[in-house]
Amino acid sequence: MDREPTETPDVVLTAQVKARALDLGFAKVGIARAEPLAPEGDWLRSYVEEGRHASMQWLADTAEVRADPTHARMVPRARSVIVVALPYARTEPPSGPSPARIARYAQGRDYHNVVRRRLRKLEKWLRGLGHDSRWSVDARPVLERAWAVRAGIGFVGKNCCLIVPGIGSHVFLGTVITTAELVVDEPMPSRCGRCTLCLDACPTRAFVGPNELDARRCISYLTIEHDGPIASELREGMGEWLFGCDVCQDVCPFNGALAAGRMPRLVDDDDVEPFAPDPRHARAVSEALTMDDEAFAAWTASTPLSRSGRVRIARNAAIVLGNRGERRHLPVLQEAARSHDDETVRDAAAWAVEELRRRGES
Ligand code: B12
Ligand code: SF4
Ligand code: SF4
Repeated sequence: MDREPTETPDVVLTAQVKARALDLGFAKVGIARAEPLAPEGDWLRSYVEEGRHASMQWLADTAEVRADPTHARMVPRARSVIVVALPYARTEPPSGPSPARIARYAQGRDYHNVVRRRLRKLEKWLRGLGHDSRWSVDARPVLERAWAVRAGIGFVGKNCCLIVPGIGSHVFLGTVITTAELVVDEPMPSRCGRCTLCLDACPTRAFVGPNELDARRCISYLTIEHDGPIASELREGMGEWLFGCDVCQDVCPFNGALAAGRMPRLVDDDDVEPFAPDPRHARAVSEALTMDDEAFAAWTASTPLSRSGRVRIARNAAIVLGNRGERRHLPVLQEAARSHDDETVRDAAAWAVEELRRRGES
């Protein structure tokens, strides 16, 4: 639904917003008109109606708010949505004896804090000028990828990820919804063309079609968000992923900057690189299976891994060890199958023991 602007867009303020966002370390910034999202809201509704949101009930509960930045729960008089992208990926692979595969976005510090700190500054400045404004990164009910397309900072690939040409898809997104009337950018159309590399590469066949993901089959969902046992038929496809999954991004030709070591690096005021790989991740997967709450907290504090909790990570570790098929892990898996304090982990470890036996016999 198009709405007429109430005022002339403020060209000077728009330039100031963009300059400030770049100063804060964001690699891209764009602006979209704040209005109910159509057809993107309908795509979200279909996703929920078809159950593709899996157990993420919070997505279903907030679907109407997500589709409209002027919703009473957001910024009712909003005129503009400022969208930013912050690159995170580095080229270094994790080192260590037999480290777990952790998705690139989770290799460093918890991005929520890193992005939020910067967005708050932008929000506070706009509020100081009298514009009601609200930042969001990930956790608030905002369809961030849809806004990023509308604000022209990238396009959504067939793998559902927002791709910034020249940088790729390894970027975090954030928004500030504001009553300021800003000059809007042109939306960016898809550049995937006939490519289908990501759809073909997904190990668990989680795509029901281009741009359409079934979270119930996605390794990222299964390893991070899903509670309880993981369906047996999906375990082998999980391969070595302990937390998240990057397969559909790793095959994407638009991620060439990462392969070539040309990703912009973020350095904080205190000279810390928040997204540099955390040395705590260079641990053997078997440790993740056996840790207690204290060891888990020491490992994952201020990283995205803390979100999943010890039990899900231990469950994932058992499946990874089953998929590795190395007999040296049999004792630790047998012990976990017998005596781990959580039933889901005992079940995953028992499956892994069977896998090792099966592979040993074949
Ligand atoms: C729920 C969620 C998940 C779920 C579900 C993801 C999904 N695709 O449905 C799970 C746990 C699986 C997940 C996984 C990942 N996530 Co996530 N996730 C979210 C969250 C919180 C909500 C997304 C959502 O509303 N999903 C519902 C679907 C329907 O919406 P959508 O994916 O945003 O897609 C919209 C547009 O793409 C649009 N669209 C645009 N063009 C087209 C064209 C057509 C034809 C169609 C049909 C649709 C379409 O349709 C959708 C609805 O409008 C957002 C943060 C946020 N508040 O937006 C982060 C977010 C999307 N995730 C992020 C990341 C980093 C990831 C992972 C890469 C992490 C990892 N490495 O493991 C993977 C990527 C998996 C993938 N291929 O999508 C980033 C994405 C950055 C980027 N460059 O795209 C976000 C934006 C967080 C952030 N603030 O940076 N995620
Ligand atoms: S994140 Fe992994 S499992 Fe999920 S859609 Fe992409 S390739 Fe498939
Ligand atoms: S792999 Fe190909 S189809 Fe998939 S997002 Fe990248 S360019 Fe698009």
